[in-house]
Amino acid sequence: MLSNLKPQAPDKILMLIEEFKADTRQGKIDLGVGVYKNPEGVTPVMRAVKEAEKRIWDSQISKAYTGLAGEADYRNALAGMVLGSVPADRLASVASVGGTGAIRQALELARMANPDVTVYVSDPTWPNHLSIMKFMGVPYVEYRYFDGATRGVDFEGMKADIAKAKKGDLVLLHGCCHNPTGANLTLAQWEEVAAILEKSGAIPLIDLAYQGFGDGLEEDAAATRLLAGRLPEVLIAASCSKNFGIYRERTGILMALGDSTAARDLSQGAMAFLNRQNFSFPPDHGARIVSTILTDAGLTAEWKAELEEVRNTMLGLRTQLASELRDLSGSDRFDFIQHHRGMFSRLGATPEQVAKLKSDAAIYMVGDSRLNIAGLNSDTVPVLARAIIDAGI
Ligand code: PLP
Ligand code: TYF
Repeated sequence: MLSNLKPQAPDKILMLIEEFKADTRQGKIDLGVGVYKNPEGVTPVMRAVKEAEKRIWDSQISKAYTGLAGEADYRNALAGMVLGSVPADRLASVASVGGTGAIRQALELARMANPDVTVYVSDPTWPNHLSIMKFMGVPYVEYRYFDGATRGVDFEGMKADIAKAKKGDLVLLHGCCHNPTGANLTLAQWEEVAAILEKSGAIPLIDLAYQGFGDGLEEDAAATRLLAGRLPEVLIAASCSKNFGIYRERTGILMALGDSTAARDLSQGAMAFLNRQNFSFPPDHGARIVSTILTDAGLTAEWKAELEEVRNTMLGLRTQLASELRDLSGSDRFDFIQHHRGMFSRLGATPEQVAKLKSDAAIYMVGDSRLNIAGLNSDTVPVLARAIIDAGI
């Protein structure tokens, strides 16, 4: 049986990690996988996370199973962080295996509710969105998103394309910090998106993987809150991997907002059922870290302060890189780097230029010219800027 398996194409982003490790050149720069690194190149355990783990170690007397949906403390605390307050009459939620698990189960939930669902996804989007849908056999169509000329959003194209989604279809939206482009909508544009979905009855599936990495914890949730406030049904897949720095703990949540308590109860039952089909009880340690932090004012303040340091470090690097490139190119054509938000910017370079950065300067980024801003520090920014110009980008 096993010999019948077909080889699977590896994940291009994860492949870069191995390629980078194998490169023996001094001064190589890793701008590949989307993991935050501090200026010393370390992905730290956040201070509040360490303290929360200590408290859990001290106080936890059992590791017996939790509930199928995960702990209510965790789900309420995280729903509050994402939505501002917990709309108990509308909200169904389950703890998930990372943000990815929440996305996967949102798709399964949608298909259970509407076997004819089509998913609208941005062009480009996080490759795992596409690979999960392909694997599941869920039909999808891409909507225009990135404007190669401005490196901003092609909003007219996006609007025209998402307007084609029908009642009961899903429109997958990055709630903030678009991956891979770094280009985002303004709040006024989100209002227009809400109006389009309101009219058609298509349902947003919001992927929120970088809350706190863009303009701030509240600001980055604004689009999600706007859609949640205006539309009868909203699905949200949120991840704690980046903003709590607990990547390997696999901590996320799937939230479904319905338009009635009956819809809420049906969603809650279906989502707990999906957990049971896929892995039974969701992982607890990361969720417990998050609820320990979010239910303690001191730990929350400590965590928010460190998250702000992380965010401001990335913003500082954006400013520095845009400024170096302004000087070197004698133009403002790289100013989009300053306007993008989150970990990533898409440079808009050709695959050949990306390959040249790797071969000539030992700078690694994803083939679509997505770079992880957090892979830089103030010493390597000028090196990257020089290499970008030398590669003819
Ligand atoms: N969605 C996007 C756009 C991401 O970049 C990530 C990051 O890894 C995720 C979802 C899910 O992350 P995780 O499953 O590690 O929580
Ligand atoms: O886009 C990224 O780099 C992050 C991390 O299969 C990631 O979201 C990349 C690939 C993958 C899982 C996570």
